[in-house]
Amino acid sequence: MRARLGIRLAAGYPVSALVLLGILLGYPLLGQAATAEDIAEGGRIYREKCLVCHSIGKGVRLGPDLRDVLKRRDRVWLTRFVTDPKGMSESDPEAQKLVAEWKGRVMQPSNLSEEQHNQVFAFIEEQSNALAPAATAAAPVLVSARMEQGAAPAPAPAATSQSHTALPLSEQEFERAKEIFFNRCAGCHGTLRTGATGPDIEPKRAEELGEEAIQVLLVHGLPGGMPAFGKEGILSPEDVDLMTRYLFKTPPEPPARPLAMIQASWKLHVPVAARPRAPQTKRDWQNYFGIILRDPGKVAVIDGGTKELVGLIDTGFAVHILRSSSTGRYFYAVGRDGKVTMIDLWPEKPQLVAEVQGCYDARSVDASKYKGYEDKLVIEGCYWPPQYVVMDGLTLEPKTVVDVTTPTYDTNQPLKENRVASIVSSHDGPYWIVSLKESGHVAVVDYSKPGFPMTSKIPTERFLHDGGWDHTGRYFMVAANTREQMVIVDVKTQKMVTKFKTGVRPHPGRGSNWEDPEFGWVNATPHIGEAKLSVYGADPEKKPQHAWKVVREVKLPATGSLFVKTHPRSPWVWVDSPMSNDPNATRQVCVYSKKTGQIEKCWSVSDHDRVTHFDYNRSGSEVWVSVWGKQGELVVYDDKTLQEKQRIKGDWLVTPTGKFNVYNTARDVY
Ligand code: DHE
Repeated sequence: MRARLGIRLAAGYPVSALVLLGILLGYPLLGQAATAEDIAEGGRIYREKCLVCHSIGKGVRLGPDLRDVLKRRDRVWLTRFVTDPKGMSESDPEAQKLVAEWKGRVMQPSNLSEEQHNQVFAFIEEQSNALAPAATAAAPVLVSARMEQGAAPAPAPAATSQSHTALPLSEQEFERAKEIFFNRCAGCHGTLRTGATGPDIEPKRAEELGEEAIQVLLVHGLPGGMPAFGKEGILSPEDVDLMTRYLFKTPPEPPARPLAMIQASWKLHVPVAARPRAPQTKRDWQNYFGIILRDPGKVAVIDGGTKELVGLIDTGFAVHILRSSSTGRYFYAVGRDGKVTMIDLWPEKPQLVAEVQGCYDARSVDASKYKGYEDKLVIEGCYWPPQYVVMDGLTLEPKTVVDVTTPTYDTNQPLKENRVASIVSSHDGPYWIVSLKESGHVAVVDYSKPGFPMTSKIPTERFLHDGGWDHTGRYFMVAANTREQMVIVDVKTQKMVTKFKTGVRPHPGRGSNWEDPEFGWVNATPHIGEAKLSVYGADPEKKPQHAWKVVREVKLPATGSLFVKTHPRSPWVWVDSPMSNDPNATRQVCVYSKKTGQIEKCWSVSDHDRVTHFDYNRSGSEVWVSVWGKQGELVVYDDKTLQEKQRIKGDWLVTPTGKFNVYNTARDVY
């Protein structure tokens, strides 16, 4: 076994006291020299975890240059800092100074063992020492290809101001890179690359990062949610190289999509008159689950009682979410290619009845749910172009397109890109509530009015993403994820009530409503960038003192959470962590107890792939969760005992992600 380097940080002991004790007793606590093996391992970890943000002797990137950092900083302090940067920045004056110098930017925790820290430190020392004062700039290196071969990097060259815009990219390569960007990157970074859930990656920022860091980032990802595209085999080393060169070029602006074009894409497969007038199936169709099969672009319909597959329907590319019509009879699916498909659940076998492409890129769709408008209308929100499209609820015939281009709510900065993120449908009025991501407005679309206009645009916060209703259906609660806040909008007064910080990149999905024994009605959000479930008061009537304030911060084992879910009959709230950078954590779920206000239990649902998203069956007795992989699974748990009941498998079950129970989705039960 290799010699362990350095000291173990004993929980609860002041580390400097341990060091002092060691010195007094003459123990070589920091003593053992690093082996070549340690340095090589340190180099491997460094390239994977640190290189994107830090160089050794190439100047600042997103964080400081680490050349000679061990001469500038105490090793024990450094270990404590990288282990818990947020905690240190709240308690340690030196860390506070550092964070202030970096304009409040706090790095992600390293998630490394003590031995790994010391290996990385040994590598940094070795690289720093190897830097001759006269070292000159080296030609950019193809790190991805080198990393594939597991080779150690060459000693770091000195900083270079050479621009990368001249890197060659043929017309054909540009087109291919554009497509990859659209499929894999645009959702987080924006079509025009100005940033939202992920940071901006316009050419200027690509220059700041440099070629090497971009390649590492594309291969290894980042703990805050950037996927490891190279490592997971999604991008080949050639693709990584191609995308790196592409990012130094000006982003192309995609075309418009006017109503005539949308109308031309409309296909009515089964006219209303040819559809059944009553359910043709003996199954409990209100307990069907619609399962998104992301990569094949299909939706599977499964009987929630018998767990049998009753239908497999082709939908849009990289299909994203499903919503139910207000009666529950129809599912509307939206794909990342902007295609909406409509599935009728009443025939013996669920049937595709209509489709239309309203956008080039989309994430949201919802139905009209107000009395008198049941199954009458559908809205699709576009990521590109900046618009929403209203369609007939029974046929998907496009009726109108409304441009949502708006300047930012706070600085009035004009925007070319203003994406429609979450949409919810009111049960109390003829309204869709529409989040405008880049401008930071929550818009109210009144579908009782001709032309389905936005009757108000409520200024809230920028980078709005996902959200849902409170338990009364009066308040819309939506995450402004890069601003680390939840925004509360009162749909009755059509005003923002408040906004408040919850943590790093909140991601509630539609959130979860339950009654807390102390704080009354609450809702909650987990976070992509922080291992925390923030529970906040949502009972302005009976508990106004707690309303819209974080009342419980519950520590989770990992970052990278996307969804929470509960049911009025459940004692639990379920939470996942599929975007964690710890592969074990991506397969784990945790259950929070409403009674104790603590995590009851966390466990691995699978030994492969990621595990994500929950829905309950109609009665609230079962929870379904997806194993999101090529050999996908749906795991069904008894919600009372938390015991596994069944594992649904099949060669058709490829990359299952979201799942939507008809009864719960139509009635917004969450
Ligand atoms: Fe989603 C909801 C956008 C990545 C699965 N996702 C949403 C919503 C938005 C959104 C705006 C809210 C829709 C609504 O309520 O009307 N999602 C985005 C992105 O921009 C992002 C970050 C990057 C992208 O390129 O799309 C993204 N989403 C993902 C995934 O990687 C997930 C896990 C799997 C996939 O589809 O690739 C994923 N998103 C989901 C699911 C919901 C969702 C299952 C619905 C949750 C619910 O319970 O309602």
